[in-house]
Parts: sequence; C-alpha cells; structure tokens
Amino acid sequence: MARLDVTEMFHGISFPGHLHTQDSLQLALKCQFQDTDILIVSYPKSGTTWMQEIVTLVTNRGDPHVSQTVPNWTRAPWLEQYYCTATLKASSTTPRLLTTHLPHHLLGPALQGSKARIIYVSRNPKDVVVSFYHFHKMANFLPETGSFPEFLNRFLDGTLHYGSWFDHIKGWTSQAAALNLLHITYEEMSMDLNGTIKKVSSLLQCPLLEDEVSSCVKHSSFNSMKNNKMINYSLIPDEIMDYSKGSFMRKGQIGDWKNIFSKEQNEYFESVYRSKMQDYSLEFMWERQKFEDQPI
Ligand code: PPS
Repeated sequence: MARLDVTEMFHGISFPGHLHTQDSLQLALKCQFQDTDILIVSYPKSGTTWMQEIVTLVTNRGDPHVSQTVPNWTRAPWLEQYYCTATLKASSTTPRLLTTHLPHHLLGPALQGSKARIIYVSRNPKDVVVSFYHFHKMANFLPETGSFPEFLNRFLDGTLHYGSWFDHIKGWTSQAAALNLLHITYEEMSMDLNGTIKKVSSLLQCPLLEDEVSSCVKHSSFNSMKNNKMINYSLIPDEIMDYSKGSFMRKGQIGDWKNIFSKEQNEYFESVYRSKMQDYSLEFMWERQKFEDQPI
C-alpha cells in the first residue's frame, strides 16, 4: 500500500491515502468498542507516540520488553488506518490499546454508552503546527508544505490533513464528562512525567510500585524513545519517511514555535486563537515557564 500521492476526502476532511482508505475510515466509525478498551485520542503531533509508549509501559508494570520488541502501530494501531482490522484480529492482547486522530463529531457516535477508557492528549497549537510542518518535510505520504506562512494559514483554516485542530480539541474536551476521558497535555508530560504516569496508571487501574513508575519514566524519556526503533519510525523505509530531511523524534521541546514564528505570525495566530477559543476555558503552556506568564 504505497499510494503516497493519494488523498482520501472523508466527511470534508483530508487523510493521507498511504494509510487510509474510504473503507478503513468507514469501518472506524462502526467500531464496536469494548468496555476494557484503552483509546488514545489526539490531533497529530500532540504527543500521541509518547502516550502510546507510556500506556504500553504502564500496562506492563514498567517492563520495557513489549515496547522494545513490538512496533507502536502494532501494539496501539490507529483505528482509522487500513491495517487496523487485521492487526486486531491477529492480536489476543487485552485490554486492547487503540489510537485515533479522528475528531469527536465522527467517532463520538460509536463511543456512545461505552466505558472505554479514553486518554485525550493535547499540545499547545503553536508547537503542534511547527512539529507538523517539519514532519510534512520528511513524510513522503503528506503533501508539499509550501512556505511556513502558507502552512500556518492552512492550519488555522483547518484545511491540512486530519482537519481543524480547533474542532478536534473543542469536540473532544467538551464531551469529557459524558465519556470516560482523561485529558493530558504534552506540556504536563514534559514538566511532570512521573505525575503523568501515575495519572495514567490510576485511570487504567494499574497500580505501580515506585520502582515500576521509575522504569516507566526512564523508558518513556525523549532519549530512550529516540533510540528505540520500535517507536522512532526508523523501521519505515526511506522512500516513505525521508530521514535525510529530519527525524520523527525531532526536538521534543515546549516552545520551539519561537524559533520559526515571526512577530506578525504570532499576532495573527493569537487573534485567530482568541476568536475561535473564546467560549473555551482551556489554558496552554506556550513556553517552559509558569501559566501566569503566558501570552494568551
Ligand atoms: S504523530 O505523527 O501524530 O503520531 O506525532 P505525535 O507522536 O503526536 O507527536 C510527535 C511529537 O512528539 C514528540 N515526542 C516527545 N517529546 C518529548 N518527549 C518524548 N518522550 C517524546 N516522544 C515524542 C516528538 O519529538 C514530536 O515533537 P517535535 O516537536 O516535532 O519534536
């Protein structure tokens, strides 16, 4: 399944045809969730892979064997990607660990009444757009980026692959009370990985001893993951991900947007952000300091 130049339009959102088909997207919406399922939900570049590693480690009580021997797309397949059904059929692991980038307005109906445990991972959107921009440069299954200002406009318009960041976060977080949903931010993971791991272990009712928590912290650190070929995407051939143009585990920092946003781009971003998020009380950490000092 190469289809590197194919785009699938689904309910007005574009998806890379290398990983999605109309059938696979349709099947995701009909997923029969089990109450024991663990579902990681995120807009791309928000810390998805990091959370896949954390959940794998927590459910294995800090033992890195699975995370070092099974690729992340096999142990935590994306529900909407074409190989998901076959991967789930071939696996007998319970609880099932699933991942999705789908927005709530598409996947919500399938989750109605379900007790599946959902971990929603978000990241400040300035860092999301920068990470996504760099990822587009190396991922040959994503369209050409154009210049950064063009890419930023498409992000703010919601016309990039996977749709609008604003719709995604508003849709999922506004439904948190109706779902069994834990919202964790990338920034929280970065500032307090130990605390994040404890929150995840509590949600999954998987109590850990202190040395098991420490092992989870150690193996989900940026450097451990960067060197783990089961999670750093180095198993993917060069013609699909071009490593001469970057790496998946790129910088892993809060506030990298400052290295690329101009003053004008930042002002424009903040005005769009304010108007689209005015009824939502979410706060993000925009750089590595206290919430009170943040610009928005
Ligand atoms: S994807 O393609 O949607 O699955 O990408 P996603 O995993 O959501 O996001 C990739 C970014 O997460 C960073 N990352 C980490 N940062 C810090 N610590 C750890 N352990 C970690 N693991 C992944 C990764 O480097 C990407 O961010 P950028 O800013 O590009 O470095």
